[in-house]
Amino acid sequence: MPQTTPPHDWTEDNLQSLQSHILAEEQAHPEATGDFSWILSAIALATKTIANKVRRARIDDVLGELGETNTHGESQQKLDVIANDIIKACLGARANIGVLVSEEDEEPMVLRTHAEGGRYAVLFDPLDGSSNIDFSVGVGTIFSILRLEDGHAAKGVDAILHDGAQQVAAGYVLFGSSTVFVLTTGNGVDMFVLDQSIGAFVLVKSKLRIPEANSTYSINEANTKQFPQGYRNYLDWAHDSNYTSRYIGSMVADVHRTLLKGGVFLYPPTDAHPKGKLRLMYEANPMSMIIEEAGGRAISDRGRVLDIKPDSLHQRSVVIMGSPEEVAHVERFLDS
Ligand code: AHM
Ligand code: MG
Repeated sequence: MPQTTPPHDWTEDNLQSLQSHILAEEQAHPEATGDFSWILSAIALATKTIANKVRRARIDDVLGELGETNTHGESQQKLDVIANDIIKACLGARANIGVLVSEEDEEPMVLRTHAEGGRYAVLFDPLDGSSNIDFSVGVGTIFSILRLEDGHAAKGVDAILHDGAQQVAAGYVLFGSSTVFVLTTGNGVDMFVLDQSIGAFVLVKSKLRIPEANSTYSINEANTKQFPQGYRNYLDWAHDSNYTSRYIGSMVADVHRTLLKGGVFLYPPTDAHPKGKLRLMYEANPMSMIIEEAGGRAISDRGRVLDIKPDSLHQRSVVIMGSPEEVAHVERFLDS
C-alpha cells in the first residue's frame, strides 16, 4: 500500500511571531487587557536593538569599561550603559508601565502613578554577564514584571518589594550565536528565536519542559574552598558520580543551557558575596519563574527563591536551579 502523508493542519502549525503569539494568548483570555502585548513588544524592540549593538560592539568600539561604577560598586561596561538606555527609551513611553527598575540604577524610575495608568513595574538587568562581552561570549537581558497597586508612587520602593511568586511575567533574551527570547506569563515557557531576515522573534518551541535529570553542574568551581561545607560535599559526590561540568560565567547562557539540556546551576555564598552574587529581583526571580514553569526547581539557602520577601531592590540571593532531580541532590547535601 502506498503511504500517504496526512494533510498539513494549517490551523495549528503556523509560523508565529512573539507578537502574534501573545495576541493569540490574550484572545484566549477574554479578561486580558492587551497590557502584555504592549509591554512585551517594547521589550522585543529593546532587545532587538541591544542584539544589534552587541553584534556590532567591536566595530562601533563600545567594548571595555566606561570608568564609572554601578549601584553595586562594579565597573560599568560601555554596553551596559547603552543597553540600559535602550531599554528605558523603549519602555519609558509605554503608557501602562508605572515603574522601571534597573540593575544599573540605584533608584527605581517612577514614570506614572496608578491614576495616570501605571499598572506594572518592569525590573531588568539590561546586560547580564557583561564582563564577557569583550570576548564575544553569550550575554543577555533579564526581565521581571510585577503588578502595581493603587498608591504605588507614594509608597516608593515598598510598592515593588514583592516576592517572586507575584511576578506576572518573566523572561530573558540571550545574545549568543542566535538571539533567543524565552518567556513565561505563568502559562508554561515559550522560546522564540530572532529571524534576522524578517526582524521578528519567531516561535520555535512552545511549552518547554526542562529534563527531569542530567548529570551536569554549572558553578564557578574556582571558589570551592569558599563554599559552605554542604556545597563542597555535593561537589565531591558529583565528582564520584561522574558528573560533567559546564560554566560559561554568564547567567543567561548557563541557565539557558540548563533549561534545554537539564542539570543544575548554582551560585553559592562566597567570601566576596556571603549572600550569593546574583540579584534577587531581576536575576534570580525571573530565572526561577521560568525554571519552575518549565517543571524545574529553584531554591536558595532559605527555601524556594520565589518565596523570599525582599528587603531591598538590589539584594542578592544564593541560587540553585535546574532539573528537579539535580536540585534535590544538592539539597540533600545542604540539609545534612
Ligand atoms: P553581572 O550582572 O555583573 O554581569 O554579574 C552577574 C554574572 C552572571 O551572569 C554570572 O552567573 C555570574 O556573574 C558569574 O560570576 P563569577 O564570575 O563570579 O562566576
Ligand atoms: Mg547581572
